Amino acid sequence: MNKPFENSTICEDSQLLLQKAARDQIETVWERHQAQQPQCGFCEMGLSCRNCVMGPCRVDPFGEGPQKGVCGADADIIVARNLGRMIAAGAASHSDHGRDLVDVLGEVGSGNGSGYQIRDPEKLKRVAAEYGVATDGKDDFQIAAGLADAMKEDYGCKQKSITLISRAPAKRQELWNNLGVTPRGIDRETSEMMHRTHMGVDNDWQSLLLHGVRNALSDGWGGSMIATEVSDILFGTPTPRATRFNVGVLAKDQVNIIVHGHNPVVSEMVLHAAQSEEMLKLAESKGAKGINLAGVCCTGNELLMRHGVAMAGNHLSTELVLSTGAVEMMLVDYQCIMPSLATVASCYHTKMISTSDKARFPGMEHQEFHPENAAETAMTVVRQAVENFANRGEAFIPVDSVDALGGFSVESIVNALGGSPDPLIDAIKAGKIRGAVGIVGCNNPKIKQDHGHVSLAQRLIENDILVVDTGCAAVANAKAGFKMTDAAELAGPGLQEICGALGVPPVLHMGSCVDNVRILVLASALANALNVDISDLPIAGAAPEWYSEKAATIGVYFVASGVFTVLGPMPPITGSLNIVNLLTEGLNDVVGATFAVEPDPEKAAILIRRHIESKRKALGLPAEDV
Ligand code: BF8
Ligand code: SF4
Repeated sequence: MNKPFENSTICEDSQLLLQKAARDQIETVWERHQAQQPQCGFCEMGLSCRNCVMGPCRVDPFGEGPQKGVCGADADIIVARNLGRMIAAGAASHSDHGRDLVDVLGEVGSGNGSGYQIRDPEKLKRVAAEYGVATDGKDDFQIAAGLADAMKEDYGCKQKSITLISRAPAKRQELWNNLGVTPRGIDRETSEMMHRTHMGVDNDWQSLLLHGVRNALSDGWGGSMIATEVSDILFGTPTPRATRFNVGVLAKDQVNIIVHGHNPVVSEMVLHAAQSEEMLKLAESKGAKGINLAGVCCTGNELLMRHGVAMAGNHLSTELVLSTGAVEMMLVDYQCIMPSLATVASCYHTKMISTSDKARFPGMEHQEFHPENAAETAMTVVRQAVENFANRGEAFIPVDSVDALGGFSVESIVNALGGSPDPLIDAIKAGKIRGAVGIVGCNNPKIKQDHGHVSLAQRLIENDILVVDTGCAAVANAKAGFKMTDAAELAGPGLQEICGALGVPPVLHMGSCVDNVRILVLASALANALNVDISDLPIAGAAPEWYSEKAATIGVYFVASGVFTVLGPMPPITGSLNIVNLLTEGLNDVVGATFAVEPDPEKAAILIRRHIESKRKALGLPAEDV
């Protein structure tokens, strides 16, 4: 078959839908990426600055043109400031998402959270205890109100350090204290980064990068960790459940509603409305066989983890899902929502609804969700979607979906292991499992869609390395079939044996991008059980197709937590050799881990295997030469 788009994506559904989009004259992210070529070389190297209006400035990497901005900032300062602002933006995004959840928790506590509940009261009490919130003699609502207040303190500037940092191994906490990078307040570190990077404040590139570490840690062990914990408290801690992936999850004969964005606050309510008797009857009266709610990107991952909701695609698929013509409504909250989506939708009958006061989009109808009206608003929008079913033209759903297992929280992994991480540790010690790798992050049109994720995951599992994944990487690996339990056949003999014994696939879906913190918590549990630091473990991280500022922040908090991390696309740092050297080598002496950049997943797999074997050797475990 003619597959003209096989250089854009490895996914059959995307290839076929790209052909359909071309027939329908729809412009996609790949064409816009092409239209931007060549992209600015100064910006790619991090050498342009527009932090003030004496500029914009740029430094010539070839040493011929200007070597300093108007203010006198050199390449090191400019690159460090740009990277610092990137980290701040990523930390702000995840942490502000966390704050929205804390607000809902507070509203539930005060009795104003109509429709929201405490779904995991045990976890509520556990986390409240970590925050020192009294639970004795209190009901769940009082505890929720107290916990929300305590978490808000973590966002402020009154504390000496954020609370959940105490979950890290003692050695790691000590290292951060000695370096002076223990985050004090979640908002404080982001705000301070914006201050330091103003013209004429912090002009020492090393000091800027150290603050970048503190800023990223305020997300990883702060805002994102709060987001995950509060989501579990409000919507339930994930347990393994069957689900399906790719565009084939759309139903020809049902009302299709897609949720897109990140925060489960809106999508949970929409799911509830879509399952209501009233809406199902309405759908039937319109000739539909039901209401099919599916997700894209991380809000989809959130619903998948807790309810088994199917996933239609990841970041680069979001326009293509609409080009099926089979979607009655796409609801968006925030982050990673391309502003082009409403233009694509306008070629079909699809209604586009934005839901957050902080994320508006041209061409979308705005229906704002607040805790007190969320249940009602969800019914209103689902009704609109159902009524739109009659307007559907010809639908093109070119593939069948792929089955998968999702929902691996740390709690459910430990449960699957029989109540303690020991069996996993024993398997690692014995070498049946060589180590574990978190594959995380986005798609990026600079890399063939899903090629980086899938090739890397395949190479790792066949070498007996357990893979956990989140975000768009998790969707890629599921579409490739790695999350069916019989995918264990693709793994090496040791991993295959363990997966078979536990009834789990070799690639475990741990959730959305804020859920990367689940990986930190799991790594801490392993380190504590072995009485070592995270940086001593045979583990690694990878973001083979990252694009987002959030992913940059995740990478920094992984490395700062002691996890060697391989990036696919190069971050905009090559304008400063000092910074490249620090991030790829020097950091080893500082935090016991570094970044590597390797766009070729085959080579990335070798780097990671080498790293894992060297850590095994240092722990005195049987190691192999790679
Ligand atoms: O937060 S993986 S493209 S959807 S940024 Fe965005 Fe990247 Fe996807 Fe999830 Ni995360
Ligand atoms: Fe130019 Fe300095 Fe202003 Fe940046 S801060 S735009 S380098 S003058």
